[in-house]
Amino acid sequence: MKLRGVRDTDKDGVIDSEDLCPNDFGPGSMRGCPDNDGDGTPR
Ligand SMILES: [Ca+2]
Ligand SMILES: [Ca+2]
Repeated sequence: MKLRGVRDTDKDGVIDSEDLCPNDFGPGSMRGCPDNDGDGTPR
């Protein structure tokens, strides 16, 4: 699925303006940040 008119640098589906980690792939539930330690919060 291609987004138009918005930038999504890491292609995780969270647009850069809403992505707390615009260069790291992460789920939308994590605001686009990867969950490195599995505790459900970014970082
Ligand atoms: Ca993104
Ligand atoms: Ca991201």
